[in-house]
Amino acid sequence: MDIFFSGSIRGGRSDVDVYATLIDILERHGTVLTEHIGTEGVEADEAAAGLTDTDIYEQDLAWLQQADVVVAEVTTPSLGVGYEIGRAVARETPVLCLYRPGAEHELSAMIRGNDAVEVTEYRTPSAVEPVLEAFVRRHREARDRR
Ligand code: 6K6
Repeated sequence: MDIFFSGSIRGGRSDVDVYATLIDILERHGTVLTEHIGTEGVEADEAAAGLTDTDIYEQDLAWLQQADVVVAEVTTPSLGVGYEIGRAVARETPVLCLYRPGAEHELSAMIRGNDAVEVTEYRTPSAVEPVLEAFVRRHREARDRR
């Protein structure tokens, strides 16, 4: 299973350690196309590699098209994460959003009120591992039946 992990970059990097742990967990259940979301200094690395915003946008959309599922950490609000969720919903790619309650920002109604995305509230990455495993397994089985 190809997994597109979505997490805030320019929206704020305070949850980067959480993203890294979630990506480690997801890699036990599939291939994470966007491992860099959990890397400290991703912007500096990619700027050093000469990637423009257009390069990043086009690469991310190609990975979104390749992905079997999307897992988005939505506790830190991010325009890019919201955009990716909207694109995934439009192409009927299953989306699981992870949100830690009690955060500075309430989750957007455009996510919580959207029947096309699953929202799971959690406190720690290890506590959410069974949900991640079940989400990937369920969609792997659905894909294999098609
Ligand atoms: C390189 C040069 C300047 O900045 C960079 C690194 N930026 C990004 N690299 C990879 N993916 C990105 C980058 N910026 C945004 N994204 C995509 O949007 C990712 O797939 C994230 O899930 C999402 C984050 O959006 P923002 O609005 O928080 O940046």
